[in-house]
Amino acid sequence: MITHVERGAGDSRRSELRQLALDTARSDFETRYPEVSFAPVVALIAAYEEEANLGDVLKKMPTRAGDLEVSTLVVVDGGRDDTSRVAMESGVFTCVLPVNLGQGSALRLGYELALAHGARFVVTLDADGQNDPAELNNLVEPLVADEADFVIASRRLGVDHTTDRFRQAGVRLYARVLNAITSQGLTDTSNGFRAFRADLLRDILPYLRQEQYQTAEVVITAAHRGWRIAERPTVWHPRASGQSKKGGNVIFGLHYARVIGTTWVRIAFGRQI
Ligand SMILES: Nc1nc2c(ncn2[C@@H]2O[C@H](COP(=O)(O)OP(=O)(O)OP(=O)(O)O)[C@@H](O)[C@H]2O)c(=O)[nH]1
Ligand SMILES: [Mg+2]
Repeated sequence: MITHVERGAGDSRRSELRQLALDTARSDFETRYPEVSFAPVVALIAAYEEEANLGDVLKKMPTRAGDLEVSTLVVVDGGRDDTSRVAMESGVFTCVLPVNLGQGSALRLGYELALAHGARFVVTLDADGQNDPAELNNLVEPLVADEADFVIASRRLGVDHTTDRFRQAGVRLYARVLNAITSQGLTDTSNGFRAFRADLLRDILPYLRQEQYQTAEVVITAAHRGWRIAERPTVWHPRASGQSKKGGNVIFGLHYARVIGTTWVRIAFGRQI
């Protein structure tokens, strides 16, 4: 039987190991790119075993968003394939975690690096080809014009080329739930193609802790902190190859609901769960 003490010891060992992985990746990055200074816009991709998809995404990455230069930063989230080689050979900034920590953790490491090295705006997108990097400037524009602090791409305002009805219904349902608890009028709160002002990221970063299903946590936290949230239409593509690593629809949906519930209670009522 696992006692409370044993579980506590396990948790603390796990969190020490996570911290070790993060510190190792960060120091390896700082050694590879000493005193690096990013362009004003950082395109941030967390990639886990995406060797087959990442190269095409990086080839399509624009070097400018409007008048602003773009740096691309890939955080390779552990894994056993050649994702890190693909990223490094394409010449983008690459940070490699020695083990898989989950998309949320990999993105947080990316946010920290972007903020530490001069980013003014950070755009997150997937490594699997679901987002079109050519749309980057559509998301950055409202930030540059100071019309918003956080912009989310919306497949419901644009075109959705995927065919999974269950997933589409989930996108609608979870947007409704998030709108109800955050008093927003958003259509696609589970989209990972998003652009942030750096000062918003700096503000919400201490509140973020989800390892995997992180989009709802970001929306709830940003809304609760009073940041302006806008949407822009996007063309949403099926994954270029491979399968979602977040589990089937039911598992994905249940985890997503858990993240909404726990984040809401934690952020809105100050409870530690
Ligand atoms: N699933 C998963 N993705 C990760 C992880 N770390 C980084 N990622 C990246 O996060 C992005 C999104 O992951 P996906 O598994 O495609 O999940 P999703 O896009 O939210 O959901 P789908 O619509 O099912 O594709 C991809 O670029 C992954 O490579 C991880 O530990 N698990
Ligand atoms: Mg995906």
